[in-house]
Parts: sequence; structure tokens; C-alpha cells
Amino acid sequence: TIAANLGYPRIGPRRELKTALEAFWAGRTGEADLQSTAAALRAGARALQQGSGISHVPSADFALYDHVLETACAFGLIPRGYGWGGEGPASLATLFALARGARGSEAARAAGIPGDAVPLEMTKWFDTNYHYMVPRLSAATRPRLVDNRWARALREGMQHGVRTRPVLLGPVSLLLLSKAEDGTRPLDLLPALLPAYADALRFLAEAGATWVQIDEPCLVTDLPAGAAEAYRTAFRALADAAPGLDLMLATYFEGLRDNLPLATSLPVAGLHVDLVRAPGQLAAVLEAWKRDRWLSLGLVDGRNVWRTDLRQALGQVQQAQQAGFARRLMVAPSCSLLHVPHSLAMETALDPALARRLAFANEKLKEVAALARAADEGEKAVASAFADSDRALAEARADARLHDPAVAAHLAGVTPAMERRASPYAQRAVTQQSRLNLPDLPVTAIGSWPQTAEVRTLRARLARGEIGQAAHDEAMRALIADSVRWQDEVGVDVPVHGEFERNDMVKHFAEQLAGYAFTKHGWVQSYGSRCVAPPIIWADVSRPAPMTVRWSAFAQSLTARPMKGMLTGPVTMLQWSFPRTDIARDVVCRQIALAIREEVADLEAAGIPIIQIDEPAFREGLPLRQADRADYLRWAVACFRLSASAVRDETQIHTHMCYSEFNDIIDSIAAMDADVISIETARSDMDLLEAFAAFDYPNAIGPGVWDIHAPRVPGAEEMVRLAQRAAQRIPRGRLWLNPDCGCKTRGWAEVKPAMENLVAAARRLRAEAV
Ligand code: THG
Ligand code: ZN
Repeated sequence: TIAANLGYPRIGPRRELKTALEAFWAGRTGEADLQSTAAALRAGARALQQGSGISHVPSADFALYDHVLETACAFGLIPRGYGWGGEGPASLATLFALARGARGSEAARAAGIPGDAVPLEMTKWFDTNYHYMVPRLSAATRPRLVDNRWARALREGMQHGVRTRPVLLGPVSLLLLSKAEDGTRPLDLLPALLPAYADALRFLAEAGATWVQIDEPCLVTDLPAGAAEAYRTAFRALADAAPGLDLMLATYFEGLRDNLPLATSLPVAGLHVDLVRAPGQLAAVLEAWKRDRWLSLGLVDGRNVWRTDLRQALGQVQQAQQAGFARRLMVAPSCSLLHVPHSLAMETALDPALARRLAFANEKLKEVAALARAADEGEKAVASAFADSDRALAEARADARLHDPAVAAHLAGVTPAMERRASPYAQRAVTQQSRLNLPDLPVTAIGSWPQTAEVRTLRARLARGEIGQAAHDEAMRALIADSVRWQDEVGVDVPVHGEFERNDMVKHFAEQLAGYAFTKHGWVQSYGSRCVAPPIIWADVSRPAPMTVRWSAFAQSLTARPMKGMLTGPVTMLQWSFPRTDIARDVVCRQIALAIREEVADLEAAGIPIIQIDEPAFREGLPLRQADRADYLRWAVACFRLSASAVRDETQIHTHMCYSEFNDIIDSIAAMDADVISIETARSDMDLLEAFAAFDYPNAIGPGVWDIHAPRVPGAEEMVRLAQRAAQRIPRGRLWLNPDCGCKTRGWAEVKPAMENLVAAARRLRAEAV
């Protein structure tokens, strides 16, 4: 039984890649420095995996910025305008212009890339928190192998004595994840792309590869028309290209379900299946897969931080052995380990009992190796690994701290009425307006004002103990007072305090809730050099004390205008954490919802008339398969409503969502029944409002009229025009005006004039209406 890995984290145990990238982008280091850091990370990863007992060590899973982008570049899928000459590998200037745009980049300028080159679109990698760059195709795209990155990766390993298993994102998934312009459909490019893949495989065979991993995660999704045929054509071509190579077809993030017959019909030497997400598919896979082929069992969770139940996993291995796969088995993580932090060894401050239940990438590899060995030699051969696993599980089962009777009682006491506001929206709107007395087209912001160096230093100094709480709080009060005074002067109808006390919104709330734990170095790549350190939900979640009331109430005390209080919603708190798996996801979400509900009630009691519950991750939570979506939407909507419905009619509930493609879930957005929803629409020129218009969305909407992601100050005319376009779709009486998203990444030099222009736009529109 072979111990295999599908992919290793690339950011580095101490985020070395982040540091190296940011130094390179800032012009402090050169290409050689960046490449040598990258090579050292790859060498470290190979050595570590080999040392952990992994026989199939992946290569070319590394990428400087994003593996989808680098795959597209290697196959010449590079749009015009990024400085690529059409031959040979893309330069780093081209790669980073595609990833980050060319604006302000000296390297891009030197490479002759126009300063207005915009980055490729970025979107979520399936249902993970990783984001990939969407390749842009057109009729002019001519795929060919222009960078032999896979053979290079293989040779690099060979030089260090490791025959790695190169990983290619498969041709069908690559195209299905791309976007095509000018009427081209991505799969139309398949016939032209396959010879390029065939070249890559031939070069790999010549360079001495034996196994090659072809990732086809789209095989676990609902396939669009033509995709099944594309898979058959593609794998026929790949198999013919290099008959001596063994191809491992890797599927992950879900079960194969109705695509199982398709997957098992493809001419490959091995099939990898995700048995963490879809343990139930094992029997069907064993039935359908051929005994003379290899089966790779994804038994160690690549998406979460919990230690594996080795005994249960070994049971699945034995099931496969008994079904006739005994001599052709691999054990592996469920998916690439890209989605978990590097190493638990650095987490010295975690509760020791909790730490014993965790496994990050390095620990997961040891589990994989132990399982492979146990498969052949019995568990006695790895008795201590099994003892650790058994002990962690037994301890967790017996740990009374996981279960809070008060939370259980609270959950049991939830009634349907608690998920409903007292009156319907139309009636609430009248009550709220008589209290709030807002003008036509009220102006507000999403919540955060710029996180300046001063703000960050203030929090950092408190954390390091360089200043005391009192000095910190005084500085915080001054920041809030300045921001409220400025908003009053500008004429922001519904001001916000500015969230200066918060860093990552999820971490900020998690730190104040019971049931969460935090890592020191648990960084996971989000995109490029950007990382998140998701908190771990390990026990029942509850709210020991109010979380935001103090600063919101202070801000309200400074102005006669209605202050808006900002909270992060339950779905987002769940989605951006590593949740426990001993209870269902929706139960964890309900616990969080009840905690937020208490906060909402306390804000209302403190006189805050408007409360926003942000749910930027609401859409991200959608399951990959259509068939699973209704169930998710049902509980996600219920959790939001549970968190929002504790208030009287006169208290106005807002929500905010980024990435606002809501067409397919608009009924659920409406069912959330927020009084006002603010969304990201400026970039789409209000086209995203079509879904709301077509649905007759009944409540109020604040379409963003300022794209805060672009480093520029929009003029009042531009915002007037966007508001008018919005008013063609949504009745004006239900329209608000606001930026697209929070302003924390912008500077005051942009935010001040932009907000002044926003208020000017609102005033002009109000005057025209009279
Ligand atoms: N918070 C959390 N998860 C998220 C987001 C978030 N997931 C999705 C989305 N937002 C990802 N976007 C970002 C944007 C910026 C950064 C990370 C993810 C970022 N990270 C800092 C960095 O890498 O330097 C570290 C932040 C920190 O110190 O906490 O800038 O907003 N939970
Ligand atoms: Zn946003």
C-alpha cells in the first residue's frame, strides 16, 4: 500500500513565500531571491514529505501565486496586453501583471506592459477559502506548451534524489474553470489544448516520471453539457500520449455520484476519491472500479484540522482490500493539503488536550504513512500512531468542555417565532421611518473606515503590552470621535463608528466568543501572498459578554444621527473557521446565531437603532452540487433570521454581502428578510440588480455606487448615474446609497473626497426629485 500526497501547502511554515513575494513586488529583492526562496520551500517540502513516509510526493503543486494561473500560462492561455511575446515561458512581470494588474508596477512598466492592464478575475476554488485566477480565453487563444514546468519540477526533485509525482490540473477542469470571451465556449478549445497536454506528458515520460497526477475536481460537480464527452476525448488523448506513464486521476471536494460511471470509464491507471467528504461513495467505487487499476483512498481530511480516526480509516482500507484492491491501494489525504496550516509543532500555546486532537499538514502526512503501513502490516506495526488516535478520540468524547448545557438549553428553546420579525417588512419600514426620519436615498457606509498605520500600531502595541488598556481605549475614543464628527460634517445620514478596534472581522468576534481556539502560525493561503488564520471551533459557542456594545454606544453618544452597529453573521463566522465535526454544521451555525442574537438584542437595548449583520460568505457556503443546495439555504437563512429577529419593528436590520451574483439564490436572499441589504454592484454597472428587479425583491437595497476595490476617487456625476441606473430597477423609495464594501483597505485621502461626492450625489438626486 502506497502512502501518497496530493499537494502540500506552499506559503511556508513561517509564511516565507509571502515575505519573499512582497519584498519582490516592492522592488527590495530581485527575481533570483524570489526563486531561491521558492526552491528552498520546495526542497523543504520534499524532504519533509519523504521523511514522513510518503512514497508519492507531489511536485509542480507549488506556484508562486496560483497554480491555475501558472497552468494557464504554461499552456499559453495568456490574453494579449500582458507583455507576453507568444513564445516561451511568461516572464514574472507577465505572471504578476495577470495576477495583480500592472498599475504602479515598475516591473510591468519595464516589461512594456500597459499601466492599465487589469488583473484577471479571481474567484473561489470550489467550496474552499482559496481563490484562483480565472484564465481568460478567446478565439485568438492558441494553446501550446510554452513552459515545461512539470518536467522542470520533476528534474528538480530527481536532483535531490526524489522521483516525485508531478501534478497537472486536468484539461477539462482547466477549461471549465476558465472564462471565454467573444462567443467562444471554453470547451471549444479542448481539441487545441490536448496536444499541449500530450507534449507535457511526453516530456515527463522522457524525464523519468512514472506516475503523474491529473486533478479533475470538476468531476465532482454537476457537469455542463458536453463535459462528459470532453472527459472521454481528453483522457483518451492523455493515455495515448505517453503509454508508459501511470496517470492518477484525482477527484476531491465531493463524491463522484452520477459521474462515477464516467470517471471509472476513463483510461487511467489510478483513481483518487475523497472519502472524507463522501465516505458513503466507497461501496459504489469499489463496485465500479477495475481490480487491475490502482485506487487511492482520500482518508485524511485535507480541509479541516482534526486528527484522523485511524481505526475507522483502517476499516475503509480493509473494505477496499477485501473487495480485491489489496495489491493496488494508495492512502492519501482527501485533497491537497493547501487548505490546512503547515505544522502543529509551532503551536505551543494551544490547550494541550485540544492540540492532541489536531493535525495540520505535517501531522496529516504521518497519519497517511501510518495508515498505509497498517494496511500491509496490521495496526501493531504502527501501534503508537493508533494509540494516539484512540486516545485523542476518547479524550474528546469524554471532554465535558465541548458541551455547554446552557447552549443546549438555549438551542432547545428556539421556537419558529424566534426566526421571524414581529411584523412584515412593509409595516416595519413605516415604523422605522417614523423613528429614523431618513431622507430620500439615505447615505451610509458598510462599516470600516481606513485601517491606517496608526490604527494598526495601536492594536499591536496593546497586544504586545507596550500600552495599557486605558491608553488604548482613549486613543480608540479619539479615532471614533474624529470619524463621527467628520461624517456629521459631510452629511452621512447613517454613520458608522469605523471598526478601528477590529482586525479580521471573524477573528475579532471569535476572540470574544466561547468555543473558539486560535493558532499562532496557522496560516492558510487565501490568494497570492494573502493568508488567513481561521479560528478553530472546538466547543459549544456562546457569548460570555457583550462584544460591540461599548464602542457602538460611545459612537452613538456623539451624534444625533442614527448610528449603525456592525456584526458578522453566523454563516460567515462558520464559513471562515475550522469547525468541529462531532456535531452537524448547521447546529454549530445555530449556536453562533444565538450568540449574535444576544448581541443584537443588547445593541438595541443600548439605543442603537440600526444593526448590520454582515454575511459576505453566505453565497460561498453553497454546496457544489445543486441537489444539496436547498438544504444549505434553508438552514443558512434560518440562522441569519434567528440572529436578526430579536428586535422590535422600529430597529432596522441591515446585511451586507460582497460578490453579489445572486440570480440563483435571490429567493433565499429575500427570505433573509433584512430591512436593508447592501451589495457590490458598481463594477457591474448595476447589472447585478437585475436579479433583484426580476424577482421583485421586496425590501430595501443599497447598491454600491463606489467600487472601493479600485484605487481612485469616483466623481459625484458617476455616482449619480449609477444611482439612476439602480432607480430604473428598484423603486427609489427603497434605495440607499453606499460604497460597495468596507473602506478598511483604502486611505483617508481617497475616502474623504469619495464620501463627500457620494453625499453630493444623493443631494443632487433628492433636489431633482422635488
Ligand atoms: N477574513 C477571513 N476569511 C476570509 C476573508 C476575511 N476569507 C475570504 C476573503 N476574506 C479572503 N480575502 C482576504 C483578504 C485579505 C487578506 C486575507 C484574505 C489579508 N490577510 C493578511 C495577510 O495575508 O497579510 C493577514 C491578515 C491578518 O493579519 O489577520 O490581507 O476577511 N477570516
Ligand atoms: Zn463587502
